[in-house]
Amino acid sequence: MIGGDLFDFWVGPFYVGFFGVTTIFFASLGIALIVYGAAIGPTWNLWQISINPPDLKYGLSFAPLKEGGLWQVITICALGAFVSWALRQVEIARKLGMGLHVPFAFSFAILAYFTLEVIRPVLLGAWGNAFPYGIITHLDWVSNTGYSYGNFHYNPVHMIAVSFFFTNCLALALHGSLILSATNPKKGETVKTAEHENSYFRDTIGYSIGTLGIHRLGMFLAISAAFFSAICIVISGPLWASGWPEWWDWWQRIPIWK
Ligand code: UQ2
Repeated sequence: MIGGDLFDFWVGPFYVGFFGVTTIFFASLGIALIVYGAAIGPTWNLWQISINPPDLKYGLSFAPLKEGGLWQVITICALGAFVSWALRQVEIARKLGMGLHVPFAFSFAILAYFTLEVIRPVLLGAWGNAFPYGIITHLDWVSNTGYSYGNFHYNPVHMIAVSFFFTNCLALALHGSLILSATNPKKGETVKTAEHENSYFRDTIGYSIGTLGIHRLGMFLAISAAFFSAICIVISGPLWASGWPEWWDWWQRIPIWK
């Protein structure tokens, strides 16, 4: 898409392309900065290493490198690498004359990350609201953020997101097991085909969604899980600043109970 034939070559099995170059650039710089951040940090314990966002007092301004500035540059690198990767997917799909479903789906993962690290912190007025880059520390962030809204499981949009994740899990288990069951029959039997797969579900539950349908369903469930995850966190704070259990008080207040 950019650079004409200049980057139109392979390195071993890897297509390069303009966005292959930008992906390598952002990923390498980002990783180097993470290692630098770890080196100036207090520990080499892999579980405890953390690159933290700036303190809340810095608001939405650039922070000194060692006080969150590193986190800010790393975040730019991460987004540069993720978007480069999506555009690389677009470029390769186009070259092969395929649809853009893969980059479209991947965009929802980028959206979820962008929502957590940029949109919500901007709406709340400080980069300090973003999560830190560390194995344990990002888990602590999730825990602390969840508990600061009382019980996050009462967030109705979180409920929707979780339901999509679980349904996605069910669909993939059904699909994976169905494919394996058709492909790996007992010794001496021939490999079965899509008609057997259809028949299996028609005979057990009276309905088969079809071989194309199951993949449409999978993409819908996966995209919806990412989308509602992004929504459930971006409304926490910007739209609803109390505990999520209190949100359900509207139920006690509906006129019908009077
Ligand atoms: C199916 C089908 C597949 C499948 C699966 C089904 C032949 C290879 C898993 C069954 C899936 C159904 C009935 C939908 C279930 C709905 C939800 C929300 C989980 O029919 O066609 O193709 O892999």
